[in-house]
Amino acid sequence: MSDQPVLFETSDGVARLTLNRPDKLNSFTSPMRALLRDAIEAIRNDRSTRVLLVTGSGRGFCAGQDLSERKMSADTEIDLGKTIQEEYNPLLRSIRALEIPVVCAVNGVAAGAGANIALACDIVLAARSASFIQAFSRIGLTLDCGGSYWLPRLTGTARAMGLALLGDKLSAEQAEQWGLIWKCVDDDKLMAEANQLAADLARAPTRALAAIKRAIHAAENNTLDAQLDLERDLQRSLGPTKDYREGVAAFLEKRKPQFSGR
Ligand code: T3D
Repeated sequence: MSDQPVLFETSDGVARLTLNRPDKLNSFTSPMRALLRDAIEAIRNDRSTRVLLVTGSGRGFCAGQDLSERKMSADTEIDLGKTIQEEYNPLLRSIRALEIPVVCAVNGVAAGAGANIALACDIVLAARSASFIQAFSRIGLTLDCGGSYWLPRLTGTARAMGLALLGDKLSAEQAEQWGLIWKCVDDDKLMAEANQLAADLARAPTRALAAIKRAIHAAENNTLDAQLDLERDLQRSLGPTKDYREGVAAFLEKRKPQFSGR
């Protein structure tokens, strides 16, 4: 396997990003964040890419920030806000803003920034042996990478507080039961199921999926009135698409639709 810390390949409309520092549980270094940024930019500009699948190599998904990059002497002054401002936040925003579905296959432990980047994805599958750890409080930090946003929305305040204050390990099964992720899958089935899901989404009406993502994200802060208006506008934008025409024609002709993503 390549020694690049992030692997990036595209085939049949599916872009695959694999975090690839298995010896260090794929913990994030600055070069990895740069590679991810460039790959996501390439995906954004490639209209033939209709789904992104993110996973990790080895036994972990991602153990968050590589703490060996943060080794410091007593008199070191460190500005963690700078990395967050310049690297993590743009990464999170670029994932959320992608107008294609983002599937995450959490193959092992996801800790700190690794957990929260997984939770930023649209559909999260996790191997039964995987776990999620809000590891920040264990090292004297607070949540980042959107953790303080996703956790209370996904699990409610009580569970978000428990997870974040205690930094305990949450099993994939519990994460599924709490609504933090879409599905927990047997380890040996994870990649097959994630690949099938990605292939199905790559054949789906991409612009409709983008509109669905936008509506669901907007609902996190909208009033009902604003949401009804947004639904009207998004539906209006889909009326002229080839895929809507194809969907209706296929239904009436009792055949499977062939969506082109246009
Ligand atoms: O700094 C900023 O820019 C601010 C932003 C921060 C974002 C964050 O993500 S803060 C949170 C950082 N992450 C952590 O605190 C998690 C640290 N890791 C762990 O607690 C444990 O490794 C795990 C619970 C995730 C897994 O435990 P275990 O027992 O399965 O594995 P291990 O033996 O601890 O780790 C295996 C190897 O990976 C080991 O290396 P070695 O000794 O075999 O050479 C370990 O040091 C390395 N590793 C794991 N996590 C990290 C790491 N190396 C560097 N940084 C890591 N985060």
